[in-house]
Amino acid sequence: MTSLAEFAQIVDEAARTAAAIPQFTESAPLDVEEAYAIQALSMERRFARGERLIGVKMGLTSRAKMIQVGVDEVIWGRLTDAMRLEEGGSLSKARYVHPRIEPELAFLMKRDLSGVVTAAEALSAVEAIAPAMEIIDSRYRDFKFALPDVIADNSSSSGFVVGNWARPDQDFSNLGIVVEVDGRPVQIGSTAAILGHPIRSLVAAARATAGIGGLKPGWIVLAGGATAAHPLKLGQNVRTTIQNLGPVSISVAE
Ligand code: OOG
Ligand code: MG
Repeated sequence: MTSLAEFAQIVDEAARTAAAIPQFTESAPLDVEEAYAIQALSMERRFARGERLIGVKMGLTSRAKMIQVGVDEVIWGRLTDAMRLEEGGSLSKARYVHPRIEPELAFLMKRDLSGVVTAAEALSAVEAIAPAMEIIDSRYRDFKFALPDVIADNSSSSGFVVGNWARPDQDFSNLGIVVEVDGRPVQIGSTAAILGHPIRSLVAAARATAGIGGLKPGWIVLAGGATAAHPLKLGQNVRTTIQNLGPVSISVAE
């Protein structure tokens, strides 16, 4: 029997070396709790290498995303400083297995937020919001996984880029989103696709992270992809624009 620590080492190595692995659930009947334990252990390995926890990502908060991957539960993962990419900069494709990009809304926390909270309480803990993109890169072959697999794999999170921060005291419940590749629109959506209102994703994040002490001031929370994720190809420039919030972009280099 493979131990949780061994699974953590396998998925950590796969992420570090950009080498795809078979789904864990093909050989082991993992449950969701064990999967989060593997995620925590694999991220501990990164922290031991000097990475810092700087926030969390929520996943599968829109129907478009649930349908794309065939999993219909909201999931979460951890963001580290090493995963952050420079806005307008480039990512190195060789460091990923099969990267995809998602348009996201980012929250910057100004206060602790943990456990069961209302939408109003969640909003009052937010310092700023920004347009963002997440790079997801399932470590599993062909991007195929069951719920425990993807959770163990830090919910596919591999990188993220954040645009300019804006005040949170504006209506961001239904803002238009366009994802363009080399100037050509490839995905169109709305922030309303995220659980009806992105603030609900922050409410879910506060509850999901209660076991690790909740969300902390200065943390970034990604609300989840509002559209299906788009595969990245070498040489592309990808830009996401959220109505009223502006653009965020990145290029795909070798
Ligand atoms: C799982 C991660 C989903 C999102 O924003 O919904 C996610 C995956 O699609 O591989 O990050
Ligand atoms: Mg995402």
